[in-house]
Amino acid sequence: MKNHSGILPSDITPKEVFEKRRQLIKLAASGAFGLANAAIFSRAAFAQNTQLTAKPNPKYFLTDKLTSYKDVTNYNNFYEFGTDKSDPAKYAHTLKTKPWTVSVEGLVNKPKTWDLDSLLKLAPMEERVYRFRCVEGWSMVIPWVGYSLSHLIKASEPQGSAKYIEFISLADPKQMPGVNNRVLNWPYTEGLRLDEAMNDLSLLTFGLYGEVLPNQNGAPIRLVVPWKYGFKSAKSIVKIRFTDKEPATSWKVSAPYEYGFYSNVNPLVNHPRWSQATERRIGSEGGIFAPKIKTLPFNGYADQVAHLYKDMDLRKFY
Ligand SMILES: Nc1nc2c(c(=O)[nH]1)N[C@H]1C(S)=C(S)[C@@H](COP(=O)(O)O)O[C@H]1N2
Ligand SMILES: [Mo]
Repeated sequence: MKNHSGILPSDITPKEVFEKRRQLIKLAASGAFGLANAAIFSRAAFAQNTQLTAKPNPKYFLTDKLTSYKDVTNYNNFYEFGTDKSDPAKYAHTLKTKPWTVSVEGLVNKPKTWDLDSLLKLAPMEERVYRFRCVEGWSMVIPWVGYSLSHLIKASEPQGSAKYIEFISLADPKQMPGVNNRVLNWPYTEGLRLDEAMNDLSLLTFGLYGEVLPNQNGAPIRLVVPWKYGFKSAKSIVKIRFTDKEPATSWKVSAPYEYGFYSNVNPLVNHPRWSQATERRIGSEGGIFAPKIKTLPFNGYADQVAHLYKDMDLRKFY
């Protein structure tokens, strides 16, 4: 399908779309921007999802090349829709993201069932470019949209006894065919220590590439914890529970010798079946033959988070 400019959408890479949109926002802000341009670059011509307005946070800008929108949205782990990387993009259209609520419960003074709209308005949306590394040894660089999880934690007023937070994903076999497969114990459950969850890097995430999250990336609300392996970043969250005990997380329950509660990216602690010293950037030139790059401690975020673990043996608490 051609748009007003006669350019095939498929001729334009997601990165170009993203940069065009950025230019547009600047133009719009300067007022030097007519209707003709608006039609050419309108979101109807390019975007697949509704836009989400967010202010880039310069603190979380990276010079690394962004992973393309296509790779970010077609190479996924979301076992509720199957275990192949291509399954979520193929099957997640059955996920119904409206209406959506997230119930906050447990050791808080302000338990509440939030509807998505009130969560969207809780704090200003930011765009943050984060490195994202899967425990399988691949990584991406993704412009996420969301705000620090600390905003929701503060609004919930945790009690003094709250030490951990548990994140629970939707597990509805009617919408999620993969839930019939007992690869993991459903619902997908993840967790963080309260101080980890309060760290500014922990992002309550609603979008990527300036759009609302595609279903395959965990719509309409997920977590992104960039210094931990990707599986800590739970998708399509329906429940957030404050507890005094370490939550039983799905991956740890399934394979306790392979996956621990902490799961900090650590090139010095190998997975029992493979090394964690290097990683492959998805989509980088060379494809699967691309040179591997060195994995950084805490995925490159040591300055912000290493202090959280200063008295801990990270070989023991993997
Ligand atoms: N509910 C749920 N959340 C999940 C998963 C999952 O299977 N189910 N997979 C995890 C894993 S292993 C990774 S690497 C990331 C992948 O996120 P992405 O597909 O947006 O890159 O989501 C994480 N969150
Ligand atoms: Mo992962």
